[in-house]
Amino acid sequence: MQDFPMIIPVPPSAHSRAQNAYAHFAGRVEKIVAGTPAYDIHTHLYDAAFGPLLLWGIDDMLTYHYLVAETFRHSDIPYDAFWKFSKKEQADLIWSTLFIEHSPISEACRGILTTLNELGLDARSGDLPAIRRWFAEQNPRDYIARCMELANVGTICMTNSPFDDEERPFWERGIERDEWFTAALRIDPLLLSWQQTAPRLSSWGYHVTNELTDSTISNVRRFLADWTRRMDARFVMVSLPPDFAYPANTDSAQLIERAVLPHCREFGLPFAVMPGVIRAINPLLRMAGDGMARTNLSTLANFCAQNPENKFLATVLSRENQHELCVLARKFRNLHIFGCWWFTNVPSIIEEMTRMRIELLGTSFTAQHSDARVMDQIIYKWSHSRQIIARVLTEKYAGLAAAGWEPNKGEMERDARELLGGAFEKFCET
Ligand code: HDL
Ligand code: ZN
Repeated sequence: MQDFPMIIPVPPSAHSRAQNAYAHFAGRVEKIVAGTPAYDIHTHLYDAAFGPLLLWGIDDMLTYHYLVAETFRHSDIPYDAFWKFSKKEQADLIWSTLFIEHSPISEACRGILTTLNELGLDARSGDLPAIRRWFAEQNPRDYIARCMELANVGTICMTNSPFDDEERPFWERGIERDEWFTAALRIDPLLLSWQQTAPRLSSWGYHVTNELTDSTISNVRRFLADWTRRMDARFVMVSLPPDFAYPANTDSAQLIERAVLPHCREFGLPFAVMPGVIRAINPLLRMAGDGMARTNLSTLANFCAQNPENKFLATVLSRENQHELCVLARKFRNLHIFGCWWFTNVPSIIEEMTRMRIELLGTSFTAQHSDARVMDQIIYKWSHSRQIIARVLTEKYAGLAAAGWEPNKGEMERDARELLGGAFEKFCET
């Protein structure tokens, strides 16, 4: 009988076992995450009924304030010369600076390439006139549907401010919007600059004084109620500076305590707070001029602890706050955290935040929102984020399998639904 060399089964190394487990899930998870419609719960987009307020197309994509800020890093054009340019001239400068003279490797630049590529347009040709002609042939409403289909976004939540002089008339006239656009009542001027805002409310028939008397508070609540009903607002929203304090004897804290939180309880709405922004640290950049700082999150803890009947949504601007935010969410079930906001909406930080959140919160959070200002952006913002979410989920499922718990397709589909808007909708319903 022929001797066979003793084949000693060599257990695969832990590394190769992990690699095999990862490969076992990777394709399936990527497909599930890509195939799960998302609820985009924070955007600056508008239903086509809002006409010129809705931004879309190549020139709006190129003049997105993220790329404006990046262009000024390479160009010594004087700020006021740039602002005197037409949108097309600004877009031409941004394109030549960030795409031709330099590689478009920043997230905002790569995003435009992903979007054009998914639309079947050849950015590498550099033929901006041809690309502009293609967009000029699109019908806005059909194009919105095309963007939502490519992004697999089922519902878009707008950011709607009664204090926006361009937007307010649309609501006052009455507006028919598609059911896939929901509204969020954004009230920064009310809360952050009460002394300047009070006269505006008075001019609209809400008799308020700069002093927060009981009568003023009840008129503020009437204002909130009227606009909540007019918009069918799904939540009330404000962005807050890093040092915002609550409780406090400030106009902001008092208005939140005595008007906004009772209003949200009465209407069963979450109050969405977005701390960490320092507005206009470089005003010469206009909308691109906002900065950020690490936030004192004791404010958020106080909101949740002292108002157990209220629901709070939160996303925070500083990377350094993210771990503390996850721990707060573990402590307060009336807190739902969402998205990788603004300066954290870049692959390296999205991955870190998503992994941290899953490890600390399971699926009880909303993994992403686009914050899109230009309709086309949802294509890249969701494509880029889904790849990362799928990568982290694959790693986590491989870990479950290694522990003897093989998740099935139904469970993975359920988890993806939760992370992409399902947990948010459940949170709003409770
Ligand atoms: O305050 C906000 O909602 C921010 O998202 C700002 O609109 C900011 O300019 C932005 O667009 N970030 O992505
Ligand atoms: Zn925003």
